[in-house]
Amino acid sequence: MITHCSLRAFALLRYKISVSQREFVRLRRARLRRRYRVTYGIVQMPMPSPTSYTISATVCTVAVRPTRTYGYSSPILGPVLRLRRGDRVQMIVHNAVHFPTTVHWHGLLVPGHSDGGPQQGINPGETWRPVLAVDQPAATLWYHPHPHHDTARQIYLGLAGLVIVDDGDDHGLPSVLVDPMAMDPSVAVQRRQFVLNNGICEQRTRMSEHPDMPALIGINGKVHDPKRIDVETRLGTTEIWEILSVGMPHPFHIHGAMFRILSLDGKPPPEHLAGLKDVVLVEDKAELLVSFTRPATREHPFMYHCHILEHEDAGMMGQYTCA
Ligand SMILES: [Cu+2]
Repeated sequence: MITHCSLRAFALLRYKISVSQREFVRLRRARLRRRYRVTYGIVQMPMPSPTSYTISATVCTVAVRPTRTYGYSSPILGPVLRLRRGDRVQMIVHNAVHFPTTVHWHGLLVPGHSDGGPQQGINPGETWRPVLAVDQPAATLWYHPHPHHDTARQIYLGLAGLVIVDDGDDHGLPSVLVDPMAMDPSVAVQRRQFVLNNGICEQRTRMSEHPDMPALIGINGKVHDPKRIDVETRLGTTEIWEILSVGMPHPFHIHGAMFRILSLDGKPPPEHLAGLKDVVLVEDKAELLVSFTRPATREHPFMYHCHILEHEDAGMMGQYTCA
């Protein structure tokens, strides 16, 4: 039975463990040996195991140590940006932190030069002023930093916020929640394959299938290179992108384009994944019907990448133009 709980006791226990690990282990062994109740100042553990537990929801006071956080105009996270379809919104993004950052509008359909990818770094003290022309169906999106090699750290420390796009068509619940339009894969002008590989252990498992695949984190055997354009698409066209995850599932995200899932692991997607998407979790294989409706130049290309932040930081990312 848990007889006493306080953060002070937790802290005391941690202190005891850290200063006297050997003593703690000795006590634990003695407890097991003699099968009697031992109190460490936190948990009184009956032996043998009981058939019931009693726990009490408790109000505690937490004295949190001052902790470094990041945020957009706030100590942590940022304001919700509410945008309406048809709006043109002047964004003023000031970098008041002491390292380069970028701000990517995840899921917002804007041209490459407003997208905030890794190539659009904002140095400390600088201000970036993209104009966002909002033209897409109602959506729940977010914004976050996208600097190569430093995205995970910046987001985990608090740089992220929500974007809500209203399209004037979203008042009240419709009678049918899921009624996606039919897809027509025959309109696709090209089929491309992307193999997401996150390293040595995955390479071992698929070595027999892909003997020539190098041991690195990347897409199609290549680690991200900011100077390399991996794919060139044409504005106004639709393509089928086939995504393969090697070794573990990867959430695949495409900038500047929405897509529909044609198949997941060879089967049609379930209803809740049948609509417009900007990320898909690829367990094994996914086929996507991707529409390219926003331009992106070689100077400001769109990214596609695994959205496990550590994976993209390590180079599981590519870039494409749309002309
Ligand atoms: Cu990944």
